[in-house]
Amino acid sequence: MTDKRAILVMSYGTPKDLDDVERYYTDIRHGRPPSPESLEELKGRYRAIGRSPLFEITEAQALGLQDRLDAPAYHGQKHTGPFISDAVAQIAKDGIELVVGIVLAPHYSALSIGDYTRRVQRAAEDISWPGRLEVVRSWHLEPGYIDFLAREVEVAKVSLPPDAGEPVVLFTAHSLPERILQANDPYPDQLRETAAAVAETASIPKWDIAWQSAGRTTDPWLGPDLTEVIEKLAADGVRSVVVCPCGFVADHLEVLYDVDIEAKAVADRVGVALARTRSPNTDPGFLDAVAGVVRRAFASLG
Ligand code: FEC
Repeated sequence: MTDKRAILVMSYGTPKDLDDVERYYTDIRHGRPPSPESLEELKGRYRAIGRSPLFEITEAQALGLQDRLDAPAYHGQKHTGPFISDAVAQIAKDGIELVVGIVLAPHYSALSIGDYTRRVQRAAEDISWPGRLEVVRSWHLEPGYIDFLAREVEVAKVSLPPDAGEPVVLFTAHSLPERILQANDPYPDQLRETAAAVAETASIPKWDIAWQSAGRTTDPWLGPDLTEVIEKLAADGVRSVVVCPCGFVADHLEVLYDVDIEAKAVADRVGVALARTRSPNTDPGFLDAVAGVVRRAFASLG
């Protein structure tokens, strides 16, 4: 008999509206409420982008995977309902026996995909769900994802002023606390591997990696930050950059604010033209690539 199978799509989650930002931020901070100043500062970032489209885009991505894989997709989020535990409860209620979990972030860190994995395993244990679960560990070199990024770097390049010289392509991902390095976390190497694969595919002569969106905490975070790299490149005479935020696969606050507003303002100030690559969102080739990753995970479960 064939097992009843499903896909569990996991994403970060976004506040439902401005009134939900305090709850959301407190959840991100493991239950510690933010100071009034930090809360206002974060609300200001959400106001600046209108609202984050992350939820709607992730839902559409989940539907795209469902169509391609002929299995129902459940969507569970880390910081907003439906939470990962809600999705697991529904999976159990629906009598699903076999689940492949996929995090919509390509690079593995114990603090990113590892954290999602622990959450889903804990949720399954808490309700003694008897099914089988496999969470994809990382998919940062998936050919369809690399091809998408390579194509989008070309598109972004064309939008730059022709007299601004060969751009430096900066591949970015969410920064994490530097302490991950003590445990040999693969996250920085995986970002560099993605960048090198795209650079090779698109024959990019000048590229580097940079970190973005570091948390506002006192611990040291992985650097250099994207804005510092842009300032340094300007000082070295570079006149244009393409920012490829390849650590993210949807438009949301960290792309629409941190790159399109914050990094763009720094680039404007130091006289560097900045173009950003389009986010994968529901690009059919990108969804085919993620579906391929999930299909292989199902095959490995037998
Ligand atoms: O559009 C939206 O509303 C949500 C955008 C959003 C995404 C996202 C992805 C990642 N984060 C990761 C790690 C951390 C760590 C902290 C942290 C803090 C925030 C804050 C906001 C926020 N993150 Fe996020 N992240 C998004 C939004 N993130 C807002 C709080 C304010 C701030 O610091 O800017 C620090 C927690 C702490 O204070 O202890 C760590 C990682 C990803 C990429 C993987 C993924 O998507 O899950 C890693 C999208």
